[in-house]
Amino acid sequence: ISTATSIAQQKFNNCIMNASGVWCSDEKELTIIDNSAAGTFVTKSGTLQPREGNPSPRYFETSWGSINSMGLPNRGLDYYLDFVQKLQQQKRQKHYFISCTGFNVQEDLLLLKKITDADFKGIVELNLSCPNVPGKPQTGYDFATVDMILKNVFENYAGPLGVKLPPYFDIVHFNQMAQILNKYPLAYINCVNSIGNGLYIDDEKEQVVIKPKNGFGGIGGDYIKPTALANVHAFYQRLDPKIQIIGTGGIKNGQDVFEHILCGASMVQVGTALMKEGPDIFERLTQELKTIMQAKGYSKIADFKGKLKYLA
Ligand code: RRO
Repeated sequence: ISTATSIAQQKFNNCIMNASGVWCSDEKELTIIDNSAAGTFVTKSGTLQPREGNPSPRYFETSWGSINSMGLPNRGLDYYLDFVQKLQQQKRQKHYFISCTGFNVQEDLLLLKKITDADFKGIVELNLSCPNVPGKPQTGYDFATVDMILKNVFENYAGPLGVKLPPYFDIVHFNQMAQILNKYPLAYINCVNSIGNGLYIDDEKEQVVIKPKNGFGGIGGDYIKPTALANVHAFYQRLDPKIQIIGTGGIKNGQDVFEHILCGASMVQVGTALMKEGPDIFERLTQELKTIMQAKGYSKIADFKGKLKYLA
């Protein structure tokens, strides 16, 4: 039984990996994911300049998931680019994802120029959905801006590139966003980032649990799986089949991985559950997925990818 997959014609021996932001902030964390059962890693979203991010506490685990307002702490794109290029020299067969995000389209183009100049052969994930930088809206909810950014991106960047999207909640929005995405040679879209600006409360203290933005933050984990599956499947139904889908949101066991793939995901990413359990989770998820596949008589991802059934 194989859980191998490919994105942008690059092969991965496992379809399970980390979600950007979790276990990927520096060389130490990335090396551990690289040596785990994960198929590959994606880096924390790199910006032009390194950032400290928001004040702590800025991540809180609840019984059903997580809330975060990290505020894009990262070492800067150059750091991730240098490290991944160094790793790539050692592991010529393996491919990696670098996430990045600018604060406007000019910055996005500068980031992509650095990536081009480094002759990066892996896959770029442009994050259009960070919910936690005070004063900066989630780009993915501004449809005209997404269109403009993608136009500029593909006029200036030739390598494989995907986008990380926020969750959408309306059929009309799925239609409108799919129409925009289908205009461009995207390698993939990643559904979904955290559900932005939730509020979790400690009832005993009558108080919020994270400091930035008076407690508002992105929600991950169990809360968001139905929304994530809906986004994966809505775009699977609407996108040109050349645009692949990475499924992220609420994955903590093999069944969750199976459901994302059934909805159309070619690869899946783990955030909240990786934060809780650590990188050993990749071995567990892989074994649990293989057990489900075996019971159902499936030997590869393609046997069930996107094959969700509807009621007659
Ligand atoms: O760093 C963050 O606060 C963050 C980012 Br960039 C993102 O894309 N998603 C998220 O939940 N947190």
